[in-house]
Amino acid sequence: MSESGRIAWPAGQPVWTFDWRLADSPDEEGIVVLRAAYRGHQVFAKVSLPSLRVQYDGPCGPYKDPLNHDNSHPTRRCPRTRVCAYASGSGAQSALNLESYHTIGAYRLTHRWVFRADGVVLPRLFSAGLQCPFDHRHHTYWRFDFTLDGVPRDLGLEYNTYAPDEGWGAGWHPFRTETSRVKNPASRRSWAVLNKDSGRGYHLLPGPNDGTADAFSTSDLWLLRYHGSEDRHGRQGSAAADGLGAYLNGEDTDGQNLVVWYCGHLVHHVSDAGRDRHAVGPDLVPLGPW
Ligand SMILES: [Cu+2]
Repeated sequence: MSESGRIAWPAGQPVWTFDWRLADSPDEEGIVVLRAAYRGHQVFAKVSLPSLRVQYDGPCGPYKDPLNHDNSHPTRRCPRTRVCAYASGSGAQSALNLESYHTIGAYRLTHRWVFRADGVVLPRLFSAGLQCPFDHRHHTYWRFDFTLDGVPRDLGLEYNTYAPDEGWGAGWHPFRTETSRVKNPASRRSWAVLNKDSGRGYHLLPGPNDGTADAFSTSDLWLLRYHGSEDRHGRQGSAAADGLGAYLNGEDTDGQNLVVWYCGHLVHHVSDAGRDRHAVGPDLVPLGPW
């Protein structure tokens, strides 16, 4: 089964328009948002959550948990649908929220997309429940297929406090070829994707609970050139491996159609007994003349 729909928010004078769906295998990749435009300019061709891998410090797993229609449930807020769309906040902080609630074994998971009136996009995964009595980490892989202004003219950049100005502002370094990166909070490392012609882009800032890569989940961010065959929907990787390294082959990323993968590493301690329900996810903030 699946659910799908279209959002134009707020009604009357929409700032955000997009299509969405929540499907089952092989398209189990959480709530997918397609053809998202902010103030009439395309931001994403598609955003999704194709992989959620859990690793335990004990004799359980690893697991790859699918977020699909089958394991989603209606909630008090939306008793008749699996995907719940609702507005929140006011002024620039007002937002359209799109969320789904899932149970997988003992886990209770909420996947939420927040689209704010000021252009900020907040992907979030909340997880609670304890499947196995050991500390563990939920590695949450979001895929952001940017197509800024609807044309393949993207450039990916990284910010570090120590980096010189190479023509994109102090601290910003452009990536001319595919790469994978790890976080570095000491230099306030963050990333951006820009359309080289319009200057419109998005700044991706790691969230405070997003942790860092480890031996099991080897990177925090991948910057890749788009290939349709590399969108494997819910089949991306396995419990044991994310499979993203296979897409890194030094391709040109300067003025291309780019895809960013970002991994948030949600840590659960057994001492919390499954009650801890904090969230992971980056902040996506508009850059340039939107
Ligand atoms: Cu957990």
